[in-house]
Amino acid sequence: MPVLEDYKGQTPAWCPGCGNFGILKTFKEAVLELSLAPHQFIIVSGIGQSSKFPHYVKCNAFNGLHGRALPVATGVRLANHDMPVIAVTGDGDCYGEGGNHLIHAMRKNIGITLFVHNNQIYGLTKGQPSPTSMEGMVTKNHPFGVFAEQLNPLAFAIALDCSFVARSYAGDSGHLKGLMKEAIRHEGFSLLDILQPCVTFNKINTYEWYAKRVYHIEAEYNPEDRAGAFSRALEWGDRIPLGILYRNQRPALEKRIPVISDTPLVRQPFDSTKLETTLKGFY
Ligand SMILES: Cc1ncc(C[n+]2csc(CCOP(=O)(O)OP(=O)(O)O)c2C)c(N)n1
Ligand code: SF4
Repeated sequence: MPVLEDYKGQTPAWCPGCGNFGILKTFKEAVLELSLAPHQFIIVSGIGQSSKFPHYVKCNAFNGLHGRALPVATGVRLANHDMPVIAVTGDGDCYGEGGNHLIHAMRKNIGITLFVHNNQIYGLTKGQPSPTSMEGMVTKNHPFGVFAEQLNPLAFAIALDCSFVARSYAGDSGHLKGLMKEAIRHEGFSLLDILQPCVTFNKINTYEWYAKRVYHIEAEYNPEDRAGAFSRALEWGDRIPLGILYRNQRPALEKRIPVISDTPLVRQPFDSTKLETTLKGFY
C-alpha cells in the first residue's frame, strides 16, 4: 500500500502562493486514495509552469515540447492501456499551442486524463495572454487590452462530444480531489479544467475573484443531458459552475482497435518474422 511520501519529487520552483501548489498536493492525495503506486501511472506534459508538474511527483514521466503532451500521451496509451495516462498542461499549452491535438484526442475518445491548470495567462513566459484570458485584460504586450474573444474550453469540449467534461478550482481541495479521482477512473478521454490563480501575472482572476464566483453544481444535475450541459458551460461571470458538466459512455479508442482491445501492446509477444513480411509489403 503506497503512502503520501512515496510520491515526493523535486522541490517546486513556483512562486509562493501559486495555485499550482494546491493542485500538486491534492493530486498526490488523489492517487494515494486510488491506491496507484508511483510505478502504476504516468504523467505526460509539455512546457510551462504547470507542465513542470511531473518533475514534482515521483512517477513515470515524460516532459515534452510545448503543446505536445497529448500526442505523446496518445502513443503511451495505445502502447499500454492498462496504465492510467495523465496529461498535465496549462491553458496556453493545451488550448493555444496544442489546440489541434486537443480537438482530435477528444473526437477519438482516447483514454487519457487531461488536467489543465487554467490560470488564464502564460505564466512561464511572464504574462502574455492565453486563449482563456478575458477580453479587455491589459498585459505588457497587450497595452490596449486583449482583443480576441475568450475561449470557453468546456463548451468547446461538449461540442466535440468529449466523454467527460469537468471543472474544479485549485482553492477547493476537497472538490478537486473528488473530480481528479473521477477523471482518472473514467474510461474515455476526460478533461478536467482546473481554475488556478497565477498570483504573479494575473491580477484579475485572483483567489478573491474566484471565491466570490465559484459554486458547486447541485447533486440533482444530470451530466448526461448535453443541451443542459451547454447552457451550464456558458455560465461565466458572476457565477462559475464547478463539477462534472457533461459525461457520456462512448467506448474509448483503445477498446475499438481489435488488435489491442484485449491485450495491451506491451504485453503482446513480438514476432520479428511477421514484421519482415509486413515491411516487404511496402517495398
Ligand atoms: C514552440 C514554442 N513556442 C513558444 C514557447 C515559449 N513558451 C514556453 S512556456 C509558454 C507559455 C506557457 O503558458 P501556459 O501553457 O498557460 O502555462 P503556465 O506557465 O501558465 O502554467 C510559452 C509561450 C516554447 N517553449 N515553444
Ligand atoms: S508565474 Fe504564476 S503560474 Fe508561474 S509559478 Fe508564479 S504564480 Fe504560478
